Amino acid sequence: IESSIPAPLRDTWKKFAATEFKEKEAFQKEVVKHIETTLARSLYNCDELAAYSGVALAFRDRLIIDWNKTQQAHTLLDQKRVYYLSLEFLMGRTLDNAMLNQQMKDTAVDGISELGFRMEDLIDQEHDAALGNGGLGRLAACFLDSLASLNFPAWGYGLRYRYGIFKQEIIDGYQVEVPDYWLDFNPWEFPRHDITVDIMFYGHVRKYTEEDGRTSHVWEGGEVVQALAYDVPIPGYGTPTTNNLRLWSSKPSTGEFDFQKFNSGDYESSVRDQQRAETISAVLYPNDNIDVGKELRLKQQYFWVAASLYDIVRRFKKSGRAWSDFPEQVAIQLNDTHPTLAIVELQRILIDKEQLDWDDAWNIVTQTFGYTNHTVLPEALEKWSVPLVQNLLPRHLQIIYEINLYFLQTVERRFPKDRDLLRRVSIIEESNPQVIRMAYLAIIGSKKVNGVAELHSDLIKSTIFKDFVTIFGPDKFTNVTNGVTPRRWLHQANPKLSALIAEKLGGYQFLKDLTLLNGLEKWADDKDFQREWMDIKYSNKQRLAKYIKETTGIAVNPHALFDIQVKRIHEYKRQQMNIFGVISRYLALKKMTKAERAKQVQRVSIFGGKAAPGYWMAKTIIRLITAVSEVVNNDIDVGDLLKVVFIEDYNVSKAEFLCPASDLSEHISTAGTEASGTSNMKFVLNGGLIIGTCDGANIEITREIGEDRIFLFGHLAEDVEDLRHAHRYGKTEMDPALREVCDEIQKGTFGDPGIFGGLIHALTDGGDYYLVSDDFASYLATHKLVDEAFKDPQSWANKCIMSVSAMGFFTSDRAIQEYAENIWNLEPVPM
Ligand code: GL4
Repeated sequence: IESSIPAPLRDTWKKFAATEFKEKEAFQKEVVKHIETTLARSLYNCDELAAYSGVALAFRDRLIIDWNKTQQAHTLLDQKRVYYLSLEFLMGRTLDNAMLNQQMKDTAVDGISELGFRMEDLIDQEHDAALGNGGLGRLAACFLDSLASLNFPAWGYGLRYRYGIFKQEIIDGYQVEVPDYWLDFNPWEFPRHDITVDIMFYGHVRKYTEEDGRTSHVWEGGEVVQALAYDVPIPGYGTPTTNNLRLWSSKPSTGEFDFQKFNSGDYESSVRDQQRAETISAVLYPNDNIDVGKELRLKQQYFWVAASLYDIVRRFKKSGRAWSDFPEQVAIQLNDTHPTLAIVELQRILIDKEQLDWDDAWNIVTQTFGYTNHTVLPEALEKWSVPLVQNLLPRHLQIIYEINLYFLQTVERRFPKDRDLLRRVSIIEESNPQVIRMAYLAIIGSKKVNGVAELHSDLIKSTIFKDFVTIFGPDKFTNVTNGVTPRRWLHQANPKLSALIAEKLGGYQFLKDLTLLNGLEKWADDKDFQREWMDIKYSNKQRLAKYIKETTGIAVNPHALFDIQVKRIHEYKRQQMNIFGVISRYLALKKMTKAERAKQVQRVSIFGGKAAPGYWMAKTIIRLITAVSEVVNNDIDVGDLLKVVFIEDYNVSKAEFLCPASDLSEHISTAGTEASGTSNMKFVLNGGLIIGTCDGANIEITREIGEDRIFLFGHLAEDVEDLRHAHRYGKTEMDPALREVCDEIQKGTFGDPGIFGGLIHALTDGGDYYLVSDDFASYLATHKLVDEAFKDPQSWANKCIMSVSAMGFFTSDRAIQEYAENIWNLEPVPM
């Protein structure tokens, strides 16, 4: 590698190269040094935040050392790299993960206690990095962990939002959104003031003829904004490999334009320009599975994609290779359609800047990209209005038209008389205004397209992308079932269970090869082991009960069955069905005699999740949950038999203590709507059972753990169309138990029924699109089976242990290995 330091002087550098602390005293020395110098505090004014910061800075130094070495090694080796482009990286907290991945946590816990602090308290000081909405963003974070843990040369590219997902407060039973300003102290990022890219918007395209007679295009005269890189080190578990996550932040370009304004005394306007530029990376759009089509969002997408591609191309060009080598050196994965403009941008760079022929360029492009689809919901599929794109990115629109033209020409040659096919697969939808179907562009510009669980990958082939299977053949479409990292979601979230498993399996190797969990099978009937296992579950439930008491004032009995549904609030995920079920249970309890009640299983129904700020029905669902909890929790007839809790501000760090505390968790989407789900995997991995529909990854979880260890209910995806049709033509009657629930709501038992009118309407005149009524009887009956099963603790414990032993498949390591082999053609770097 090049260096500005003359060779003879490098020895001095090497002699003083930074080293990593390896034992307790060295760690303590680093912490105290950082507190006393970097933070300018002392023994006399070190609070928990300062102590957290000291520990974080000490670990950060270790990460940087490994990170520098990894990046140097990867540059020197010059192997193929993968770039994971995602608008969301829902990282959560970093310190605990950094300590565990570096296998230094025990040392640090011990060391910090001698300095007067408890590590749990310090870990709790950290703000979640919440640059994502839900499953899609958290998947990206798990993938980064696996890529580093498996020694793959990989970079993530995203946006450095100043405001991540909003903080949710519940006020008078309603969701209120509060901005999440998370950057006041973030030791885990490094601004790279020397790495900036100018990004243009608007302007016009000028066509001219080159000396050799070819036509060229220049895009010019637009507004320029600067992208500034912030790097975040991503440590692997038990390996020095530390990859990079590069997040772009927007700021005004330091062109002459601003200076002129400033110098001519137009100070206000130059400040306004600055704010306009900074707006681009200011805020994460808080929608999961909903597309709203705002211009600022399109600006975010292009800004991020253009900066990332500039960076990737610059790195490739340094290697001095021929352009035809590009796909051998670079794989780019599009996390959903959000980065689809990258396809157009790379084509633009190759033809307009690098002067390649269209066909040569397009060959390179289509060998480079892979596209992951994460949803079939129509309201989530991105479509950008043509006039909007014309105005913001005029050259890109021309290229999109050209891509479409060549594509439609080849389709026409192969299917000569099928005009309707051409209309159906055109990238441009002939609506008013015309719109660009981003998923189609992503398919046409990619080598492989994948769904995120088997059912979902089959569904996209038979429904939304059917025509493209006909055109490109089935091999372009593949499946990679999602996974979660066992480092965060077992070892970090549930250290006691992880330790118990390690004791039985003879070490922690299962964290690197999760299939080793099958070694637990032989202990599943062991009474002592079951007791130890369930004791850990109990202590995790106690911790949650304490948290619930402290934050909501509600006292819950940790011996009760903890039934948890935590995820974004969405009608398709059917939290409304869950709360209707709770009401039904409540009504049943009210009708019982004392003697009958005494035989019932105690339940705590726990909900959590954010509603998109503009999603009124989702907010109404939250309002109903809080209203029901108000009534039920204060009803002395019911007592501990039923409690209802809404946990405020569900996020990654809350998921870390909720997942280990469930007996039962709910994954009850209308069949065919939840592409995969990933919390289902986290809950089972932590020794909880699940109730769920035949949807997403639930199906594969069932296959792995066995049908008698999961509570499945409801209609199948293949039934959905007919059922909806029947509702539309008024051929259905509401389920009687659901009718009773609706009547009770309308009677005013849970407050002003007017508030909940929308929810009732959706079930009746609204056509019950999510089939709550159709699945309700089977849902209630299955909950009865859960109660029965819970009455037999030994058989329950056996089910939990056997399930965990069969969860090896659901590690994100397996998912990443599949991507590397089948999509990226990527080799790990030997360490
Ligand atoms: C999602 C799906 O809704 C979810 O089922 C899946 O697990 C996740 C990751 O693949 O992607 N798609 C969108 S959009 N948001 C999600 O969470």
